[in-house]
Amino acid sequence: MRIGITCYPTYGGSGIVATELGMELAMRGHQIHFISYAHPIRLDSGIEGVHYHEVDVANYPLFAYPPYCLALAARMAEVAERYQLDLLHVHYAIPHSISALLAQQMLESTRRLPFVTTLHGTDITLVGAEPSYFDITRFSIERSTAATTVSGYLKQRTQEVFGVGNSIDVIHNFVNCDRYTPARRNSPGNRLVHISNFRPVKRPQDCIRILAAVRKHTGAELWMAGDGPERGAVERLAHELDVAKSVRFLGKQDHIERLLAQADVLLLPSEHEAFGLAALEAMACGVPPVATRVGGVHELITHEEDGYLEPMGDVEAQAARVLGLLTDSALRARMAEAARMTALSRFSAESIIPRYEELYERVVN
Ligand code: GMT
Repeated sequence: MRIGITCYPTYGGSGIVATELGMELAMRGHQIHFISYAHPIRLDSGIEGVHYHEVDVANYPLFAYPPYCLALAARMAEVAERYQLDLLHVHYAIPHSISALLAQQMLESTRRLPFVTTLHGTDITLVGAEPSYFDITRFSIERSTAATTVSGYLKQRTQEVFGVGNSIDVIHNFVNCDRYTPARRNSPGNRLVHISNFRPVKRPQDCIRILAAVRKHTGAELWMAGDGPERGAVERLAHELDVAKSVRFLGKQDHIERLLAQADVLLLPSEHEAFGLAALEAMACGVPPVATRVGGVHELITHEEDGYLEPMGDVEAQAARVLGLLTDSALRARMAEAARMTALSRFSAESIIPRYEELYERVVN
């Protein structure tokens, strides 16, 4: 099939899922056309069948806000026409879904252009819930040829909050278990890792509090990958709690799998999480997650089997789980094995990508 994919090309779960999906589809013989304002960070354009079309957002002094949504729609229509696309698949409702709808309407007289919208989380729980975006988010979901969510939880939230009438398919996130794989550990068994965009919803300060609590009992260090608005506050807290020397800020990373290969426990103390992709990537690498019981995370992690789920904000409970894993190497090995098995058996690219292919067949016919 010839598929146009649009996502946010920057760091963030939805862009990562869209990019990994496009590459997996290309490796299965599809022609994939990424349409976005910048080259998606994880996209390997060397893969046969992967194409990239940049959206040029022309500015003009009159525009307080350059109309990206319109430039994107025009580019989608142009690429769809030129490369005879069968469908568009957009990730994150606002504004991608509306641009796809416009592109569809622009081509109405010459070709049918179905589009799939995949909802990822904050497009529903935060952005879509803003009064200024609420109605248009609902409209974009209802007008999509098909809509998917990355968890059952997010489907339920979408239906409850927006009251949308169309059916929604749940297609969980996936991981490439050949690239994300357990490695021989050089780590001495004391390394925690946190990977996020450092937005308030991720509660990155809790990672510092967890580290401080753990270090009262055993030596441990924390690697923090990613960047975002809370980064400064996190650094200040590390100094206040006197653990700054044990925290390494790694910034944005292109090869998360290399980092995970050197870690022992993943921290995911989020306030909301539609799915928790960082936890899945860690699990594929045999790194057990200590996470919060929020949103759809329980669809991925089975408490006390392949990771832990503790109440959001309960730093003591999360720290106790981390301590247990760091001080009991047999427990850590058992959980690492179970985490890897979960990734392989339920969330591997091989098992999830065919679900998207079936959906594409459905919308084009
Ligand atoms: O806040 C983020 O983590 C970014 C956000 C996005 O849409 O880019 O991530 C969401 O999508 C990920 C991929 O599907 C999910 O794994 C995350 O759980 C979800 N984040 C939230 O719901 C907060």
